[in-house]
Amino acid sequence: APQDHWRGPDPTERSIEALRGPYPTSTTSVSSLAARGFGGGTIYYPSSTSETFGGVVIAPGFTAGESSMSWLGHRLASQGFVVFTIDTNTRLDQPASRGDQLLAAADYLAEDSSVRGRVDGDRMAVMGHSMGGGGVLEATADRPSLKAGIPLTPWNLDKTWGEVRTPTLIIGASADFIASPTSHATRFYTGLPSSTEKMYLELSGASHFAPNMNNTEIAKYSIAWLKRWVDEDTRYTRFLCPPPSDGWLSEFSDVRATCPY
Ligand code: 9J3
Ligand code: ZN
Repeated sequence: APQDHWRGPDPTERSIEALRGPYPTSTTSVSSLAARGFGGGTIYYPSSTSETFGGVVIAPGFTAGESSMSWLGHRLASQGFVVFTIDTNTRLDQPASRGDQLLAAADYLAEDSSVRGRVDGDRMAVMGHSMGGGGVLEATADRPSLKAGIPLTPWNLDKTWGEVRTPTLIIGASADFIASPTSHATRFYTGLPSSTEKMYLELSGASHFAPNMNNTEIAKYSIAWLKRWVDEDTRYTRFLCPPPSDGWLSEFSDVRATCPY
């Protein structure tokens, strides 16, 4: 039925902006020795065993470790997802490798991890920062069955993403001088097919490292995007469409979207 994967109470603006959602959460760590094809990490998951949840794997940027994305762990898991922040095999791995590692970690999460029984392996999403965000594009291009992709201030030398079918929310930052939106985020958005559901949000005045700390806009729109596409939960459509303004005094300096969803 259409509502089979809806999780949690009816959302409000406040509930998706909050530091924690309705589900109490737990964590378990995955050692790099147990991991195959990625570097280990931390799984954040709803403590309740009465439901299963979609899975979200998150990759860090160049030279960074999983702790650079840890703020998203409990924040997304408490909304009803099993979230896996990963380390890469080496901190110098490039985006194509990070994409392969996101897929290896998604398989591990759904098939081998201690929480595999809580994960709906057919409802998986990928997120990542910088080269990890470039890896999100690589992963969704390789595996169209992924339900959502969220590249955060993404970096990739490859600008051609016409093969991506997965709904993709790209978040850029107007003061990003490492992965400038004009060379990276907006070019990726434009390169995605017009037939692929997509959205671009550019954080006004924010730097390349905005995704490395608690950020209400990143959390709010990521939650809505994941809920809409991983859970097919149309209760969240109203937070996405019409899209937020990019006008005077908006938090966003550029907004693009293929609404309605
Ligand atoms: O992952 C990133 O922060 C990518 C930006 C970068 O340092 O690219 C230059 C090689
Ligand atoms: Zn299902």
